[in-house]
Amino acid sequence: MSASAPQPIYLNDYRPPAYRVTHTELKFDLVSSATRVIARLHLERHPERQEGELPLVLDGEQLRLLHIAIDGQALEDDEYDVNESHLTVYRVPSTFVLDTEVEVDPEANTALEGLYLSNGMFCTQCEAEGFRRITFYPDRPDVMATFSTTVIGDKGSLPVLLSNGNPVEQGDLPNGKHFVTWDDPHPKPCYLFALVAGDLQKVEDHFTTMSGRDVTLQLWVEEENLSKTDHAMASLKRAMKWDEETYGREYDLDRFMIVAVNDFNMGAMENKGLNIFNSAAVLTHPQTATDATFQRVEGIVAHEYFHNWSGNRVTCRDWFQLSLKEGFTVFRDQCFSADTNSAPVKRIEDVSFFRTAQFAEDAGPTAHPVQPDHYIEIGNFYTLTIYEKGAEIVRMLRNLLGWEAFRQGSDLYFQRYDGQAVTIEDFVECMAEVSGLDLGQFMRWYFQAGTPEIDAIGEYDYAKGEYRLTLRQRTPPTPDQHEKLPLHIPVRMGLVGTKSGKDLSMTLEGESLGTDAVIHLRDEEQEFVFTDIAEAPVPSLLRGFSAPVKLRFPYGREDLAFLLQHDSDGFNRWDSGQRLALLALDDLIAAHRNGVEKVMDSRVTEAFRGLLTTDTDDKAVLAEMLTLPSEAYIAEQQPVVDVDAIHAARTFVKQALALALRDEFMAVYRANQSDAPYVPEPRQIAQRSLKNVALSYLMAIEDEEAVELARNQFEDGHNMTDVRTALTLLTHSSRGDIADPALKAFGEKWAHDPLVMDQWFSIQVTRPQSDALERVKFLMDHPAFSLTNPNKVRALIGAFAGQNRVNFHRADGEGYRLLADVVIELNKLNPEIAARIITPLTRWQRFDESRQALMKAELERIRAEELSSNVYEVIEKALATA
Ligand code: B3K
Ligand code: ZN
Repeated sequence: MSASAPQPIYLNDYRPPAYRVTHTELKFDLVSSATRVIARLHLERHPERQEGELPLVLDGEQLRLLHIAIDGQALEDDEYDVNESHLTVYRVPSTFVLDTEVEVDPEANTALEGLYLSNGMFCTQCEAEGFRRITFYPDRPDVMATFSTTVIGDKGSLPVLLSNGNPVEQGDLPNGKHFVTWDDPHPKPCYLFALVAGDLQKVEDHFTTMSGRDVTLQLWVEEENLSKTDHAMASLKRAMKWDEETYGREYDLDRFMIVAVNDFNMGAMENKGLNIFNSAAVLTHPQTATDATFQRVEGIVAHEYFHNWSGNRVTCRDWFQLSLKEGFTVFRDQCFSADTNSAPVKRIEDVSFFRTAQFAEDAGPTAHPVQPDHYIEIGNFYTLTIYEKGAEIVRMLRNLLGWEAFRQGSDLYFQRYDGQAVTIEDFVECMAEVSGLDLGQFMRWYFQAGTPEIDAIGEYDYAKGEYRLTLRQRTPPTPDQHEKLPLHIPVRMGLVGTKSGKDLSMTLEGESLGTDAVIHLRDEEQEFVFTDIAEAPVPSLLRGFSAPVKLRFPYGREDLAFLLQHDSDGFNRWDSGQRLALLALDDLIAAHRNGVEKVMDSRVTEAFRGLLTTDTDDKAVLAEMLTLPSEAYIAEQQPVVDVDAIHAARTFVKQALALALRDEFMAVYRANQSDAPYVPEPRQIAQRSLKNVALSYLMAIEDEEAVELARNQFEDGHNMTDVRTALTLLTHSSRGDIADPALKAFGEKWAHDPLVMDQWFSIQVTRPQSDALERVKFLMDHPAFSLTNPNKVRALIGAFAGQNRVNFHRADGEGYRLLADVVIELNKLNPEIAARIITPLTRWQRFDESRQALMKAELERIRAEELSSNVYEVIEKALATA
């Protein structure tokens, strides 16, 4: 346990800062272990904080103060104080200039917050509170200043010196050094500050904005990565165009830069004019990146670009408003990807991820509202709830208002608050104002944690021609909130006639709603009576996942098979297939636990046969329909998770389907093989994913022909999507005779490429065979592995603990022990990553008693260490209910 327990910060305690910065001048003299940062801050008393005399209190951590002066006058020792988190100057004028000079140590910075070194290159990460590790400053987003930054570095080793804005001056200095001065005219909070210096090469392109301005686009990478930049650059241009056409938002500087770095805690960061990216989130090449990576890169490049308006021009007042920028920006990037690729598949992928991972977060000990009301460590709040649930709320707003009014609301928001730091309430108020809607109850979505559950029942009265639908909502209590209020839940639905197979016209209280409509659940329980319903319907509820809730309806398997065939909503067609498979899986899980023979539900087999033999244009959707619910999603449905039974049941279904439909899968595989040169475009991606889903079924029975197909695909595959699928299927099969030499060859071929080696690690540690844990330990000693590189930690430890459920949850607790050992090490090196990687252990409540005890013992073992505030907060929450 920490010496003094970190204390929470409360939303209710918000006050504007006593002093604000109007202009910031920085000078960096870059030296690996001793960088000098000279800062000149132009400060003034905040107009809303005029009460009496107030000291100047600035944030600052791990800084060595060398000099301090106010209005040119050096301060005496008794005029200020410095401790491990703050600098206090007791008396200051109402307007003044503060000069400080500090020394920082980028080389020793393994937390990757503030200024650090990655592969010999200097870079920064300031969100949320990293700037305080660079210089003394009011490190809070409601302090917005213009910045002028001079970067000085060795001309030989650091030929490129970058910061935010536009370069205004550069030149040579004595001792082989040079400098560049950058000006950023847009006032910004310090979390958007960035600096990069290194031996980098650039790829350059141009974009003409809608008002005719020319913007220079630059992608900066290490020389060996120059061939991996095309896709990110093309994605950036598409995103810029899309934001102009869709939201009327134009870029506002003369240049936009992206830099790729190897050591990065997150995917990327939207620093003004100088986005810094994890190399995994920007570099692609057909030989090294899969289709999924190409799509992820496109989405992240767009996301960071979109932040230029939703986040940078209009920013957050405080970190409780984080979802203001993240929820809105995720929604924007989701819509961009949907427009650029397959919209239904994008929705299916997003929802299936959301229902698995966010629902689990909402049901676990770290559950929190989209607008939290307190936190200990803001670094722990970059969560699925803030990002993805926040995006679902914005999506509901878009649907409630309709696109046109939503766009008006967005225009009003950007115009009214340009250059300001605002709140979630300000955003929603704009939406209420333009639409005239009362969004009072709707706001509860932001304040209330937990996943609402809807229990629906329906009854058809043939004599009256009426369909009565009753919806009951309930949100289960979460650790910090025991009482929950009813939410305003938009339920998009249709009634599908069992005779006609068509959507029926719906009339509700005399009002005709058409065949696809939204009904509004606001009370705990509501009854909806649809009249003039001429045939018995099956309801299709929550179409397109119109609200982030769990919806239960007592569907029979025939109903689901019917909807799978007839629902006009593509999303719900897919979801009916998932529900049908889940019902069959439930039986098989029970059979496994009871030691009874497993029998395959023929309705599932027939539904799959139908899918495989019906012609479709949408191969991407078909591939999704043929994909069984993941083990993690199945686990979400179980009261007590039995990882072995889930794995056995799912494997059984795959094998049973492959046995019954072997010829059909083989035909699909062959029909979708192609020698066309790789292009990451939707049609090809769909074809590859369908082919690879078919191969995964064929490999479930591992007959010689299937193994041969996989081997050939591995050997001939001219793109990483095919090669990786084949290698994964072989590695996860019993055919070590083929997999082991393939893994060896692959590892040798790609030893020089860290991003491919990440995949090589993940493939091996996710294999279900019982030696997986030993492989993790073995691979942790591999020269390509490093605990200080977050990508490696995620690829090896994260993939094992998060995706290899049977082995992580080994009954002997060795999986838990391994993860706890890593967390204890990472707690000292990189607290943010440590607090993230621990997640699977925090979900102990979901397992049987013996596993619970083993998991809790590991959490206790971590608790006994001297903890960072990040790990401390997560551990305390995880053990609070123990
Ligand atoms: N805003 C960044 C998150 C950085 C947080 C690091 N602690 C990435 C993004 O959402 O775009
Ligand atoms: Zn973001």
